Amino acid sequence: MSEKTLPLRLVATAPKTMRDRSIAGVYLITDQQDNLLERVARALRGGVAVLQYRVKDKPYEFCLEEGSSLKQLCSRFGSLFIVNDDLKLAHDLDADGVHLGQDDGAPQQARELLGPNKIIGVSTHNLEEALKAEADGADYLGFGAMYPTDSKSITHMPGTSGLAAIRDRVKLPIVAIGGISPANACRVIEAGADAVAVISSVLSAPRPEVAATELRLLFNRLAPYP
Ligand code: 3NM
Repeated sequence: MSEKTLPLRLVATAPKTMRDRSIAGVYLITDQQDNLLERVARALRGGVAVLQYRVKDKPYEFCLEEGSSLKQLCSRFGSLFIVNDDLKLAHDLDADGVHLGQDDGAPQQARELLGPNKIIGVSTHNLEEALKAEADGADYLGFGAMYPTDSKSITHMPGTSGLAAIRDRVKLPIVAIGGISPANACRVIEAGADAVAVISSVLSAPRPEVAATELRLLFNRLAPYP
């Protein structure tokens, strides 16, 4: 059979690199409470597209060991594994990518160290930062905060109206963050988020797999008709 006569779905090619995979759905960020691996494994079972390893004030050896266990979990569940802030840790763990805050250096520098196939995300809080990150070669934008949160002290809260205002001005996937839970994610997705980044509403839930499933299903239900 010639390629011309094959049904379309058979000729569609799989992503060649992790970078070709789109960032969409549930984006889980780690906390520093007890039993992290078990809680993350339960969340991944519920359906997490991306896991971000976010760790503060721990020895490098600890981060390498914990990060490596989390990366293994991700490959078991088919989730992407991204390291927050730390380029060297992302490199040493051979993570799928790195997430940079506004003060963590330029995406170009990360690209140079990690190579062309890794995913680079940048935290943004307004249109100017979003356009700059896009121009600088980021693969996706973090955008927040949507709502108040106890997980981080926040200085900007553009909210869902801020998200809706930038949605059509940038082409990159937008990962909304800050105070998002299954109870309010609907509004965030309707405002244009491609993914929702969460810590507490999943990892502090009595059943992380249920909370992750609820968020994932919201994306299925709210996805626009083709
Ligand atoms: N960054 P939770 S808000 C890590 O607005 C982080 O940039 C934010 O945790 C930002 O889902 C935040 O528990 C914490 O609210 C998100």
